Amino acid sequence: MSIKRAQEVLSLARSVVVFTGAGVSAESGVPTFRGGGGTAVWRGMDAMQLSSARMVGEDLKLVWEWFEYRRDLLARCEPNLAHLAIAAWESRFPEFTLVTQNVDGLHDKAGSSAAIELHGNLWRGRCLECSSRVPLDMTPHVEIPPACRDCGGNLRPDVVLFGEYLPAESFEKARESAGRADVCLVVGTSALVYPAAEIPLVCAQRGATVIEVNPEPSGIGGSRSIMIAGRAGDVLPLL
Ligand code: BJW
Repeated sequence: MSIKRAQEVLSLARSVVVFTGAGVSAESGVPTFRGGGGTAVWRGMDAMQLSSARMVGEDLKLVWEWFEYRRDLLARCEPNLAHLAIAAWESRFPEFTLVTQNVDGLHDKAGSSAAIELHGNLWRGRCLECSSRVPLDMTPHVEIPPACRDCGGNLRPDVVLFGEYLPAESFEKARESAGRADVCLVVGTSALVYPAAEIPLVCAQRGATVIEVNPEPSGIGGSRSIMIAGRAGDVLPLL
């Protein structure tokens, strides 16, 4: 029933925002942060403890090792049917914006050409001294933390950790798209982390229909949203 309603709403949509979280990559074998699809724990510490600004200050080497572990795991993961469906939607609507909280690069790999990555990308490093950004395609690194080729400073993963600001330009672009959306599809997120979780709220305030796909919907779209309790890889191809 809710799938049919979602199909109807999407068939009339002109401006669509898709907002994704870790659950969209769960069926590719990527652990989520807070349950559902297997939660990331490494050396007895959970992801929230490791992925924090505090940890970069206290133990940059440990943070690198944690991200090397994740890159190694990700190198063996492929986009799933949900990533592929989202990539195909780019050309389906007059206006389409993909906003992701994920740092795994799988939307890109699936063919999405303009994903707004609110929390960065773990396949990129950033210099703590000169802010140069470098692609990280080599794993494992011989030297940890790797040195910046421009200034010799320490590199850190180019991701947004707890207690850090989101890239202002990306967040602004996402908010602007949300302010124009008539449909917002929220896929595989607990919607607990702010300010990213404001994106579906901005859509809802604007009067957009929120469609949520999650085995355990967060309810972020409120009582008027369409909730589809199911896995992204099963549901998105149907939409
Ligand atoms: C499936 C599925 C399947 C499973 N199909 N679905 C307001 C109130 C209180 C606190 C704050 C606030 N505003 C800001 C804060 C602080 C903090 C925050 O939000 N805390 C909350 C947890 C309370 N926010 C920040 O610190 C942010 N920065 C900030 O606010 O800056 C301003 C500032 C600066 C200085 C001082 C003070 C303020 C930054 C947040 C950055 C988050 N970074 C991370 C780590 C990235 C790097 C890494 O990968 O290690 O981003 S945290 C982690 O959570 C990651 C994710 O992108 C993010 C969201 O998680 P997501 O994607 O929702 O995953 P899960 O695991 O939570 O959920 C998975 C879902 O999938 C579940 O619902 C499953 O059911 C579902 N699922 N299988 C479909 N097959």
